[in-house]
This record gives sequence, structure tokens and C-alpha cells, in this order.
Amino acid sequence: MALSRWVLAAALAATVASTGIGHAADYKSEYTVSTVLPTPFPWGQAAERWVELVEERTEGRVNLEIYSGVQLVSGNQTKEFAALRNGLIDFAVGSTINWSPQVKELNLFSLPFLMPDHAAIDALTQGEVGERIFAAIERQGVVPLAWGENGFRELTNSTRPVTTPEDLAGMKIRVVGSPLFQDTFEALGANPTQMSWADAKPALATGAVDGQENPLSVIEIAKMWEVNQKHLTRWHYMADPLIFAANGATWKSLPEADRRIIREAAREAGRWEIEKSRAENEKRLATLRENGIEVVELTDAQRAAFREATESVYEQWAPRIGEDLVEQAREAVAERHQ
Ligand code: X2X
Repeated sequence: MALSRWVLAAALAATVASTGIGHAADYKSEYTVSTVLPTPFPWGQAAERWVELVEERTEGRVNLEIYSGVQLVSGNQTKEFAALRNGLIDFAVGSTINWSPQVKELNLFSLPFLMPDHAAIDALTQGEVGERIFAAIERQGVVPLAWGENGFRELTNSTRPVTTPEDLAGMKIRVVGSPLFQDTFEALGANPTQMSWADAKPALATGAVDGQENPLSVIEIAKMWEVNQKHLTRWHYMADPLIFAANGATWKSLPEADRRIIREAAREAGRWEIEKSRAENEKRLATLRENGIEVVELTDAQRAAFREATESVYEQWAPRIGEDLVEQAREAVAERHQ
């Protein structure tokens, strides 16, 4: 009797071990998290917050390690999504711009002057458009978890104040490696050059390019005034959301309870980062001015001239993004709560 009870207990213990209840044996010692920007950029802070929350709430079971500067893909930011898809990267907090060459729907956010304000960004990411975008990512084997924000991208240059498209004529502008950006700046009469973030500052320092575009946080923290940037046009022409995401196989390998923790932590980190970086914009602008950058605020009429000059980008890109998705986005923006 006693023996049979012992046998039963031993058999049960063996079953528990082999089915891995608790999954102790299934965890990797480290899960990679890719980002382009490190702390103190809001983007890096978002990743850091996520990692801290996950480690705390999984009591160290899920050990996330941040690899900034997209070092897992040798700094080539437009290769990040492919690496996340094929498992070279476990998790990432990535910009819609950098993933748009693989997920064509993400070009939606790069359409010039689609989103005039923060409420417009929220109307897309927090609504049905955002769900459709996440579904498009999921179809490619990557699990989207939450939204963050890099921010409205403003234009800086070394040469002159830019208030009209004509001011951009022939100006050499560094843009991210996205064909849509190439088309936008060509439509404006500028001379765009695609390069990764790692190459941007050196190119500005040597004068190989005259200008660039990035959110105020990036312009301030990267100290763009040190690489000849003297003029900033606050044209709010587009904003790039960030997406927290997981490789599909990595995601499936994790117990349901941990997945819930990771997803919720990503949502919290994303909400925290969006709020924080929006609140910091005015302070950042003041720092830029203190460092000698001249800021041009556009009037509605001036902004309209830029919008008209880039209409051709919609004709070129709406069919590739999906006409109905672009239309749905335009409606969501028009109906947004301000
Ligand atoms: O490369 C850029 O400009 C950056 C850092 O903003 C992105 O990764 C989109």
C-alpha cells in the first residue's frame, strides 16, 4: 500500500518533469530586445521600462536584454523586421518607418500630412486602423503587442530657414531607408539621400548632407546643433509610432501567464512613454533655441503649400498601402476627438 502510493507519487513527479509544468527548462537564459535608439531617448526608455516590468513581474523567469543601435542587424535598421520574423531577434520596439519596407501597410503613417496632431495619431493607433495594422504584422509571423511613439518629425538644416517648398530646392536631406521618404522629398524638390541613423550624424558633420528630419527628442538628445543644424521647421509632416513586438516562435514558446505579463507590460511602457515624450516637447524646443537653433513655426497656409506639393505621394502610395485602409485612416482622423 505504502509502496504503491510511493510509486504513484514518483510517476506523478516524472510526469510533471517531462511535461515541464512551470516550463523551467524551456526558458532561454536571455531574450533579445532590439531598438534603434538607447536611453536617454524616449524610445530607449520605453524599452527599458518594458524590460524592468517584465523582469519584476515574471520574477526573473523572462530575462530581456536590450540591444540598441540595431546591433543585431549591424545597424541596418530596415533589416530589423526581417530578423524579428526569422527569430534572430526575440523582441523589438521598432519604428513603423523602419519596418515599412516589409509591412507595406505601415507606410500609412509616413504619408505626409495625414496626421495633424496627437489626437490624429491616437485615432489611428487606438482604433480599427490600428487593429488592421496589427493584423498585417501578425500575418507575417510577428506578434504585435503595444504602441509607443517616436514623435512628430521636424525638419532641420544647416543652410536657411525653410518656410516654403521652394526653400528646399536642391537641399541634400538625409532620410531613413524608406522609398516613401525618397518620394516625399523628391516631390518637395529636395535631394534626399537614404542612410541609416548610424551614418546620419557623420554625414551632417562633414556636410555630405545639409539637413535631416527627426522628432524634437532625437534632435535635442543627439545635439543636432553640434553637426551644423541651425534651422528647424516645425512642420509636423508625419509621426512614427513605435511598435512593441515578439517573434512568433518565441511567443508561442512562452507560458500563457508570462505572455499576459509581457503584453500588459508593453502596453504600460508604451502609454507611459507616449505621455512623457509628448509632455517634454516644449521643453525640448526651448533647449534647441538656447543652443542657437532658429525655429520656424508654419502658418496654416504655409503648411498647406507643403501638403499640396506632396499630393503625388498619395497617388503613388495609396494603392500599395491599400486604398481602403488609407480612406479609413482619413475618416478616423476627420472624426477624431480633440
Ligand atoms: O533613423 C532615424 O531617423 C530614427 C532614429 O528616427 C529611426 O529609426 C526612424
